[in-house]
Amino acid sequence: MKTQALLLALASLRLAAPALSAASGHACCDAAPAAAAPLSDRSLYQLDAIWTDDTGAAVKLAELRGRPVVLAMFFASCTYACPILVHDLQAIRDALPAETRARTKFVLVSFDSDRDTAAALHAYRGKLQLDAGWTLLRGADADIQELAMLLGVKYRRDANGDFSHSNLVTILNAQGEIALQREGLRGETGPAVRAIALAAP
Ligand SMILES: [Cu+2]
Repeated sequence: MKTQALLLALASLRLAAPALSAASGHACCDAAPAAAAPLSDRSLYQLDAIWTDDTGAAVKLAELRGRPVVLAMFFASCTYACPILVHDLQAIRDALPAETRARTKFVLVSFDSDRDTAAALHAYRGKLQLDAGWTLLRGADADIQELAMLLGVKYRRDANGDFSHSNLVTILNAQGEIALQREGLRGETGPAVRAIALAAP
């Protein structure tokens, strides 16, 4: 599989570098019981890209380690698919048992490096009433491309600066490996809820 081959290559290139700083002190990592264990070559947490969240803070995906993650790529000014996609993630979230919901991170990564500034993402958070269980990220075009390629998300910027894109929901397990992917809008929540339950450490 292409994705896995790429990740294998990434992993071997980066063997010399620690995948995760044990002394990062980031709140989400402190509770991870296996934070020091090596990541597999299928883990997206091997990626070194630095993203920016909607508060302007720098974030590496590896900081999400230790909990289930539900991730989708989007752009804030999308008027059709992305609002439905976010609603789909909300439906998954609503279907989780309270304890699992509290442990699961919902992550939206923007395609739109021009318009989705931290402030624009913050406004989007407010507009869609996304609470602290959601992380909204923006990044450099090369990092967006790399993540999209590894997830299998296809996207293209049009002349107006908007994007056509696949609608893909990805569930990552606690180690950042893809546990389940769901393509398309308005899918059932059952398989995602089960995958998240299995992904919970
Ligand atoms: Cu969209």
